[in-house]
Amino acid sequence: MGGRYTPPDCRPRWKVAIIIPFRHRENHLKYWLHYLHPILRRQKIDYGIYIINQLGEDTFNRAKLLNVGYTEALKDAEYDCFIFSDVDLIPMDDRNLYHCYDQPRHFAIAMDKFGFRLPYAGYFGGVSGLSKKQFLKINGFPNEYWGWGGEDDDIYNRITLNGMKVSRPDVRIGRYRMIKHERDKHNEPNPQRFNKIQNTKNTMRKDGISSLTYRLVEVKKYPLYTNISVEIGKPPPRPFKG
Ligand code: UDH
Ligand code: NGS
Repeated sequence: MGGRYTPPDCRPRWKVAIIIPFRHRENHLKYWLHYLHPILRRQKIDYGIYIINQLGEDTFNRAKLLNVGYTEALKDAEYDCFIFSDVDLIPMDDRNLYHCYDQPRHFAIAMDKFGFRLPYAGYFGGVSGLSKKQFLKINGFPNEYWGWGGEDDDIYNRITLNGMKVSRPDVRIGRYRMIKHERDKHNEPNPQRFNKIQNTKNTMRKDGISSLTYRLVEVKKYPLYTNISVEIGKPPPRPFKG
């Protein structure tokens, strides 16, 4: 119930909350649940699935939804590991273990759409995982990336600026298929993203889990996942430049 599972025959090292940022992707979610539950069971992970659904039609904000997921999952159980996954990414190899590591983990390193390689050395998008301690060390994720792009690079910057480095599986193991889709409405590329990722060092202490605000509207437990619907606001008005 609620997408929670505990293996019956061992005592897992981690308690894992899997957080998915979401809006209008019901079809992808069906596939994701269909594939991931069996994989996670075979991996003997102690886990819960949290879909963080952005209400309304304002600009999408992936990283803020992930911060909400961290906060709400902790109200449900004492998780010590958080895996953040896009709804359209399906791992191809059972050995890509969905738990935490001694450094922040990047799981989706070899996606079909990038020819099963990293697109660039600092790529941290798609599926990533941080222990509670690692997450708090970087003050969580930025809340101020509205629209598509850059938020994953900001997270990467936070990790390296705080003296950690990204851990990754072998390239033969970190393979993924992405469910094909067109660009979503209300998630246009954010024109500010290039400036913002130059400034992580100055912004990360004030913008993050420490500054997160949102309105929780509904928590609903389904057999395969917990759905958390939230209002997260909209981008601040751009100052008028004459
Ligand atoms: N997401 C939603 N709803 C949205 C936008 C994003 O659920 O409206 C979530 C979803 O979990 C998704 C993730 O945020 O997997 C990342 O967003 P994305 O899938 O838009 O990012 P991606 O980089 O695609 O995969 C960018 C658009 C590619 C267009 C390609 C046209 N052929
Ligand atoms: C980079 C984006 C990342 C994005 C990555 C892959 O350019 O947010 O491309 O995008 N960074 C910036 O825009 C600053 S993808 O090919 O999946 O659409 O994750």
